[in-house]
Amino acid sequence: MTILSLFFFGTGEGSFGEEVLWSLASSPRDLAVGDFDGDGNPDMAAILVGDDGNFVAVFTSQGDGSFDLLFESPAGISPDALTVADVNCDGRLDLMVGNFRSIDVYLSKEDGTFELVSTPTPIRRDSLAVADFDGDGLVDVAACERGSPYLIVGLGRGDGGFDLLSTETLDRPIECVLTGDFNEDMSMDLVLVVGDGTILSLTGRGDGSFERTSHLDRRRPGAALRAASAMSTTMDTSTW
Ligand SMILES: [Ca+2]
Ligand SMILES: [Ca+2]
Ligand SMILES: [Ca+2]
Ligand SMILES: [Ca+2]
Repeated sequence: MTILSLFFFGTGEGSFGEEVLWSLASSPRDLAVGDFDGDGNPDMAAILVGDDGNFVAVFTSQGDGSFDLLFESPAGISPDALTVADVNCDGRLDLMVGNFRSIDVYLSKEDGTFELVSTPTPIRRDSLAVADFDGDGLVDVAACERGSPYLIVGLGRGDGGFDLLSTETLDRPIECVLTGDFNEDMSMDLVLVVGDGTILSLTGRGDGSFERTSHLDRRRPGAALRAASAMSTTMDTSTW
């Protein structure tokens, strides 16, 4: 099966030029951008899913809108989420893939290849949020299974693996997880978009654990965003 994908490149004037059509043997499941070869041009990583299997691929930009394939590797049973971060603090961006019951890190090597380090998890991973939750300078991860009530937090060891800190079951299905320091206390927090029209905010304690602080009605986005910024502790203060 041939998959056609459209890419749009900016003109530098707030608009986009004509679309560029790529013909791929597999369907892109998720995309991420980063400078993987260190030449200053943003490159592209992709999860590709097709009849021939599932793959993780890195395409390096030539700076003119064209890309070359740098790396491709089989990607396991059900890769769904892709993000990039320097997981082992060596100055090179690595790939993080939320897979079926694992978080797979592809560590970037000097020769342009990537080394797989896989952390088994009790549930599948559809959404990843990456930040330093415990302040040790190493990349950590929060992940959820879309449509299920399960959320996990893993603390990075700096070698591509994670120590799973918690597997929590909420009382409603989660759609995705996002991270940011929403209350500006220097500790990274989490926001969960859940399946009943609300947003659940979790305040980071700075040690990798979180306190549930509020439910926000996303059908009232203005109020939800204001409440997310304030991260008030006056609402539901149950902890997990
Ligand atoms: Ca590059
Ligand atoms: Ca790295
Ligand atoms: Ca950390
Ligand atoms: Ca915070």
